[in-house]
Amino acid sequence: MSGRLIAVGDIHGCDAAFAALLGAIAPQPTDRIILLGDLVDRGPDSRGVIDRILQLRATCQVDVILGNHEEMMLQVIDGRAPEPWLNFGGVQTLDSYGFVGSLDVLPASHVELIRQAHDFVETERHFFTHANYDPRQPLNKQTVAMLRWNRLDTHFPGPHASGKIAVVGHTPDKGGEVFQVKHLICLDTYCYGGGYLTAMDLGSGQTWQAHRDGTLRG
Ligand SMILES: [Mn+2]
Repeated sequence: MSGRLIAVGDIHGCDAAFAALLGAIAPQPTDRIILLGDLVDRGPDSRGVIDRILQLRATCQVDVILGNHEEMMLQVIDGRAPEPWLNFGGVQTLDSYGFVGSLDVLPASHVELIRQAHDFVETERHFFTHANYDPRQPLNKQTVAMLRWNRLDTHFPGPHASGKIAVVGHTPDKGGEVFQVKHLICLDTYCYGGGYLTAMDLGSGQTWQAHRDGTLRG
């Protein structure tokens, strides 16, 4: 029997919520967990989130998609001026690492995990990007703007030419609800801002949600 295919929305440093979700999911070695990006920034413990992902990799297959926040973080690591990242929640990320002036405080394993993150992931029936997609273009021809920046509320896409169901994050539902239509699922349910962190089993449709304080949604 093959394992579950589970996607997780924007974590944004909400490690208590992430830990609670994983506790409820109880990942098995045959499971595949796809993290939709924006692991870091805004919330209180980006470092804890990355540590937890590294640990999770010992249990099951984990695929990380690069979010716009990781994109900004990498650009700063690679020498770009720290704005706008700091203004988009990078300050909280650096605080979680005990930053006092040098990016050397970031563990190599953490930078490596972010560098190896994917632009997209594709499975038999679904594809996964951080933010959005151009319905007419194949996945390997999507722009960075589409993959990581364009919001669903300003660029709502039709069904993708592949016929596969899109699974994305990035555009938060401030009421904490999953957005789902036939061709598209959005799992950003605004955890850092007071909503929930959401995971969905794409085979069964089962969802799990946790508040940023680490309590599961009843
Ligand atoms: Mn985002």
